[in-house]
Amino acid sequence: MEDKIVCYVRFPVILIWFSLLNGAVSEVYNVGDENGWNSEVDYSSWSERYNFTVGDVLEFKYSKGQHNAFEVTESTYRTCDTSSGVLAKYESGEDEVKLNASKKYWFVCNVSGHCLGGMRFGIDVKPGNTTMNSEPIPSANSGSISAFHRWSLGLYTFAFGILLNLFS
Ligand SMILES: [Cu+2]
Repeated sequence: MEDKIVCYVRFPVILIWFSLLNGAVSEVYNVGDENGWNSEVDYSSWSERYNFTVGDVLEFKYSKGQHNAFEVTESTYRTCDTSSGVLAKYESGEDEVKLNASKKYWFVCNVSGHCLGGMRFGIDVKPGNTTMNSEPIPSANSGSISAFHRWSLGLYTFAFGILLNLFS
């Protein structure tokens, strides 16, 4: 009887361990949360609410044609002058922007007046410690990354050992 209980406990623990090992699943952030991408939201405070990591996805939801989402350089973000410094344009109304790089991203709406009115924000995307959703690792860096991975694998195995002992 007790053995059975241990078995029931151990299985979820193993599942949790594997999900840790595979890294946290990438997050999808709906820009503006339930308000979406429009003129009534303070996006600088929205963007400060979350920690973004490489592999996460931003989703811009709005009525197509009424807004758009341009990824721009920092100076274009500051001036709202999109005659230069536009890195990418999204205009579908349901735009998914995958954050592939660990860098600062800047977004504005390019409909007249909207950027100056507050439809703009910047986020600082941090490197993830996962491999699941990341791009192939450049060979120059692979040494240090695999060392880090070995270290975290060891840590997880150690924690897993403790958990198993707790439940057996
Ligand atoms: Cu707009």
